[in-house]
Amino acid sequence: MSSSAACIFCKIIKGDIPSFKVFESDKVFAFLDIQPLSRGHALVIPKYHGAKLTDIPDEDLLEILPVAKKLAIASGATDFNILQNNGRIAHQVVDHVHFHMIPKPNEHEGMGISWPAK
Ligand code: IU
Repeated sequence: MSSSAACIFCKIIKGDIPSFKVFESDKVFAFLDIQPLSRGHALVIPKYHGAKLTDIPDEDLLEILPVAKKLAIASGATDFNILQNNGRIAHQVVDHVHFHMIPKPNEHEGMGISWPAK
């Protein structure tokens, strides 16, 4: 398992920095974003350290989208964004691959969030 001592998300995975964890498996970790764009905004990350999508083995990436889907369902929002930035020009700030799951609740919809996702 590749890990970087300097990487803040690797420290979150190890528990050296606290986070609100919403999912964990052998290859994937997910936690709530500290500056959420909406309630339930979560980040889904591979435990394998790599800065960009192109640095992560396919078998690790394969497990990520189903987790993002699970979290979207758990958020209770029928509308949501899945977003993934690579490089500064593309607005990537943290150099450990992460997929944003951003619920987009509408005014008529309750947000029955139940973490952690099953
Ligand atoms: P970006 O795709 O690299 O632009 O997004 C990085 C996200 O990581 C951003 O939404 C931050 O709020 C979030 N984040 C976090 O949740 N916890 C942290 O310790 C740090 C950044 I640093």
